[in-house]
Amino acid sequence: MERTKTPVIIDFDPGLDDAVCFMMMLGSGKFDILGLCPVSGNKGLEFTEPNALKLCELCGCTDIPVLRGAKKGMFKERRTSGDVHGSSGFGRHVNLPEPVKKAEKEYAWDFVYRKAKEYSGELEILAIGPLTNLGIAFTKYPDLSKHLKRIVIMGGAFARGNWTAAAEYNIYADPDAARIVFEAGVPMAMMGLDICMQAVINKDDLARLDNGGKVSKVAADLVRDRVNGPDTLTEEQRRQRKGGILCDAVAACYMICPDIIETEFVEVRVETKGTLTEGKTYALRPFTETETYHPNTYAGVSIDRARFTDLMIKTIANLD
Ligand SMILES: [Ca+2]
Repeated sequence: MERTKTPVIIDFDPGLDDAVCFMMMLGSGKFDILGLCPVSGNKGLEFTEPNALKLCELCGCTDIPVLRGAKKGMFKERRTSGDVHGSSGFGRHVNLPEPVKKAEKEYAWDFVYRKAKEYSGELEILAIGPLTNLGIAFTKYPDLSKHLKRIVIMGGAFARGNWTAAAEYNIYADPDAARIVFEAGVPMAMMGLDICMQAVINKDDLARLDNGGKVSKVAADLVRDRVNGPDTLTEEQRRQRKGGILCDAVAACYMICPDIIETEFVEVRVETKGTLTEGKTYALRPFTETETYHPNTYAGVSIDRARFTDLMIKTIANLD
């Protein structure tokens, strides 16, 4: 029997934009979300795991298992990002109740391998945090790559980084894991900062979310500070502000409606050792290197902003 929904596992570090990404994926109705794999990222696992459970309860999908993820990078100490996503990971306007649902005992990497085999080559992974869980999975199960259909990530930057001048946070947090994932031989898609910086959510988009039902209103509260900017802005700065970005939501957009996004097919390599460039992602194009060029990644280049925000608002509204 032909499947009508794409089987997918979401690996993430919720995280306010992770939460919006998850809502879009669920609300799209296009996916059979087999499990959620939290990982230590912007906040530590002690936040990202309960946040994943809270999201399931908010969205009425407590049947989706939440697995046990990695507490730190594969070979490095953990690199969280402080309070970039607020003290809880969901910003300062969202306070979801403590979850009743519990995480599974099974580890994320064992679950990914088990499901990849069960779905015999059809499983896709959407990874929007540091790639530690997947790096461990490929290391523990060397044949995993032949059982996966595709990995779509939010991470990396060909131009400027956001954690260092060179590196985007998700890759910088665990560059060794990122390198393992990009070299695993699975078809990849990468929504990096180069495209995510174009996907601005503005005040009109925020107003549309505010006018929605229960889940849309939570989404509005998640994105509010990104759109309005910090309290330190002057009235004039606030008036002129175009809005804010929501990186992980771009990866959901690519999964749900890829024609909103233009990509280029390149080979991506990850710098794991540079003194200034650790965690940098490099795009190799034909003739940029003397060695053989092996394109493996559809990297986001440009996005139709209006269609993207419309998709975000409509898919989330389906959960209200
Ligand atoms: Ca994330």
